[in-house]
Amino acid sequence: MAISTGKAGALLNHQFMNSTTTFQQRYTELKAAQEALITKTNARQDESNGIYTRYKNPVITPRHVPVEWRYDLNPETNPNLMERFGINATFNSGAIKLNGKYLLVVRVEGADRKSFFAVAESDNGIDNFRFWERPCLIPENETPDTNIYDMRLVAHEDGWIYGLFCTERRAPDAPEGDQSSAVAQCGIVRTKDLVTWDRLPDLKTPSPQQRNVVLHPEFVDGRYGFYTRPQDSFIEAGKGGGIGFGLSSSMENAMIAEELVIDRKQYHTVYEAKNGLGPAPIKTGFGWLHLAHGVRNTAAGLRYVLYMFLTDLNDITKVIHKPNGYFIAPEGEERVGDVSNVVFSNGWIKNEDGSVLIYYASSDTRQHVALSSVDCLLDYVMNTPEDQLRSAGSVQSICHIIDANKLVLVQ
Ligand code: M1P
Repeated sequence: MAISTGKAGALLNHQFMNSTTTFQQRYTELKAAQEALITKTNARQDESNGIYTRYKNPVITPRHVPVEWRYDLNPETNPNLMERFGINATFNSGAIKLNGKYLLVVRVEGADRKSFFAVAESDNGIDNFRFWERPCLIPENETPDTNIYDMRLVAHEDGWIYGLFCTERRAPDAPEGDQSSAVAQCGIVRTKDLVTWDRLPDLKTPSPQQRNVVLHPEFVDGRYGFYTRPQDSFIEAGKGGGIGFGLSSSMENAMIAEELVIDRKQYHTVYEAKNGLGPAPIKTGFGWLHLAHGVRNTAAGLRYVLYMFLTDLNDITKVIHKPNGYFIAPEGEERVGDVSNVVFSNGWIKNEDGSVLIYYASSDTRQHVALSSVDCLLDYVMNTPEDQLRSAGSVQSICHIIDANKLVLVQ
């Protein structure tokens, strides 16, 4: 096989390929390594807190992204088989079960810092996730998105699957010297198959910025219900912080006139700096189960954890149970990545048998899964003591557990 193209090509070939490493060999190795990674069996971790069990291996990493997306595979134009399009991270996936397949709409971030969406499919939801042939083609609307990320997928009772995501654009009033200021808003697409996506106008709300917007899966008094996260600036939730809720009579021109904060940020909690809803809530006989992320500031920077709460079946804006503290926090290698000390979730899947696969990403780098069930999650949210908001209150909660144990423990 001729792999050198002219003088420059010959030089590079000499530099990077010795006589035994041919283009073909390198390609074969690349493909084999990727295939081994994709087909690796996942297993549950040995330890569990009884509420959920993590799986050992991340389900999607940048190395899962097809070789065909990253490499020019023509030996004439890429004699050294160089990576032409680098992938930095695969995380914050929306999730849905469709036609018996577990589908993740993964936030794939290139080396160029742009995120885009791509569907990865698995038969069991815990391993063998394989990307579809090409990334999702998300139409732009009249103001093109600079960056799109964190899609929440919702099979709404109106028959559509909606994808709500963050669309980010440079702040229009930012001075030339400021190339960081951005405006985040909620973009909306809908689909029947995750192949063809119709773009709808961005959600309009009274808040200057929006992120982490989630559609409620059922109509609320004949209207569409949106969980929002009003925020004053791109990073700071500011005075508008908290998980909000609002109604819109249409999805084709979604507009919320009023946002009610249903779960506010609070001093000395894991959601002190800001919070935001994760995936769409799961309906149970006792209420709507919610998974959210909470953020606090530390000397080492922001720390993102996941927490849960339950809302009332009749008044979905009323939080009726909320365990103290975090549900999942970064652990071990999860603690390190592009943005360290972060776990984030915008996707979970409830199976027919009541088991729940919780897709969470770590440190804005890789995608994981943990297993629980609706029963366990309800037990957790309904029977874990609430945050008493004072150290003495925490001690009191522990003493209640100790006292109750005295009555039941066999010596
Ligand atoms: O870097 C951590 C997360 O930061 C943002 O979340 P939030 O709006 O709650 O601060 C998002 O960019 C999210 O994608 C990211 O994981």
